[in-house]
Parts: sequence; structure tokens; C-alpha cells
Amino acid sequence: MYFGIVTLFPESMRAVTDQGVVGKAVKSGLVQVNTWNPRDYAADNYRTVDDRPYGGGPGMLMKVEPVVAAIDAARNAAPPGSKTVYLSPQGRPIRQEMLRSAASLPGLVMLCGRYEGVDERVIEREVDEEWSLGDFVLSGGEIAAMAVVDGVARLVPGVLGHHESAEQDSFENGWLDCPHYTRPEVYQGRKVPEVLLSGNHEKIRRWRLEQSIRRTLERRPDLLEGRTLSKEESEIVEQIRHEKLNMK
Ligand code: 9WO
Repeated sequence: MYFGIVTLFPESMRAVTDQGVVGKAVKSGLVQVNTWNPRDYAADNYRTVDDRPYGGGPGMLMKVEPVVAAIDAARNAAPPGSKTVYLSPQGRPIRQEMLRSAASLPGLVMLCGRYEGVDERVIEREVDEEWSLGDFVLSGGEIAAMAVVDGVARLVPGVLGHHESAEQDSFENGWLDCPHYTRPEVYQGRKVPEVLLSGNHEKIRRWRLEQSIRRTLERRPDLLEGRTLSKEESEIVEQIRHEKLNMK
């Protein structure tokens, strides 16, 4: 999997490429991360990368020529069939299935904005999709790009070991993750749920599923919209809804 990152802060990507699961995948060659700095494509003696917005107002935009030249260089180095994504709060909220389809591409080019962003015509002409981590503002797209590199890289076959495998993930089954426990058996007077000590794997599986469903109904009921549930899942959802009715 190839990542080309267009950024004024190429060193920032080391936070994701130099450690952990992604660091290992980069070292082994399963994942490649290259950076392209608009500053290297700035034509003037000052290597100017910002410019003033038409219409006035506070803030600056990224200067068009250097950012387009860096995008072009990134795309030319990326494998054919790669997609170009701009990270911004105006983008489509990222969901796990978007990362899954990105992981099936040969490469992903990501444009990290700085300042007040990028000229809209650059986004229209050079970018396939605009993605967002959520409804909040950062000071640039780099942290979002690193989140995407991390989230996509771990879906590339061979990047995770059998034990960490992505099928176990929260969201691969559509539910929030269940709670987890490790030693000690009693911590601050709070005991580990008995079922987890029972050794009954079928009971444990069902308890975990029920916990996942409870959490999802409680915290993220929106995740149920438009989903088809298995018989077991809908039975658990019904049972929980009944309990709630009886409480009132
Ligand atoms: C900066 C600014 C300065 C003065 C007045 C208004 C301003 N707006 C902005 C601004 O929104 N800057 C963005 C910074 C431009 C695009 C790149 N930046 C960014 C990306 N911030 N947050 C993200 C982001 C990306 C993905 N998911 C969540 C947030």
C-alpha cells in the first residue's frame, strides 16, 4: 500500500511511520509513505507557500502553484489507480468501510491543508474525495492524514499479526467494542464479571455481544440505522428494549 502525503510539515508523518504497527509495516515494505512538500515547489526566492484570500478577511490560503506542483509530483509517484483525498472538516465523515475500500486501492494521495485551507478550484480539479475525522477543527490536515494512514495500513493483509487481526475489531461487526478486563481479579473493590472467569466460551461470546449491543444502543444509537441484524442480534436488541420499558 502506497501513501503519498502532500504537506508543509513532512516530519510530522514520523509520528506514524516510526513506531508501532505502522512502523513495522513500513520497515517490512508492506506499506510505503512518501511526503511531498509544496515548499520545495515554490518558485520565488522566499519560497512562498501562502497567499491572500480574495474577498479579504483573516488568515491565508495555501498558494496555488506550489500546492498543485506537489500534488502532481505525488500522483506521478503513486501507483495507477490511486485516489487523491483532501482532509478537512467539510469532508465526508470517515467510517470504517471507507478505510476498508481505501485499503483495497494500490495507493492513496492525501493533501494536508494549512492556514485557512486551499483554493476551491484546486480541490475541484485535483481531489477525488474530501474526508473528515469529525466535527472539530485542527490547525492542519496532517493529524487527520496520520489517522488515515494508521487506520488503512492495519487493514493491509500481513500488517497485523493473527492475534491482533482486524476481524476482531469493533466496527468490523458493526457494534461498539465490549468492555475488557485483565488482572487483578479485584481492582479497587470492583470484580471482573463472573462470566469471564467461567471458561464457558459460548456464554462469554454471547455476553460480549450483549455488552457491545448495550453500549451501542446507549452511546451510538445512530449506528443501528439502516442495518440488518442477525436473529441473535435482534433478539438481544428486543430484550434490552423490553428491560428499558419495564424500568419506566
Ligand atoms: C483556519 C483559519 C484561520 C483564520 C480564520 C478562519 C480559519 N479557518 C481555518 C481552517 O479551517 N483551517 C483548516 C485547517 C483548513 C484545512 C486544513 N485544516 C484542518 C483540517 N483543520 N482541521 C482539519 C480536519 C481534517 C479532518 N478532520 C477533522 C479536521
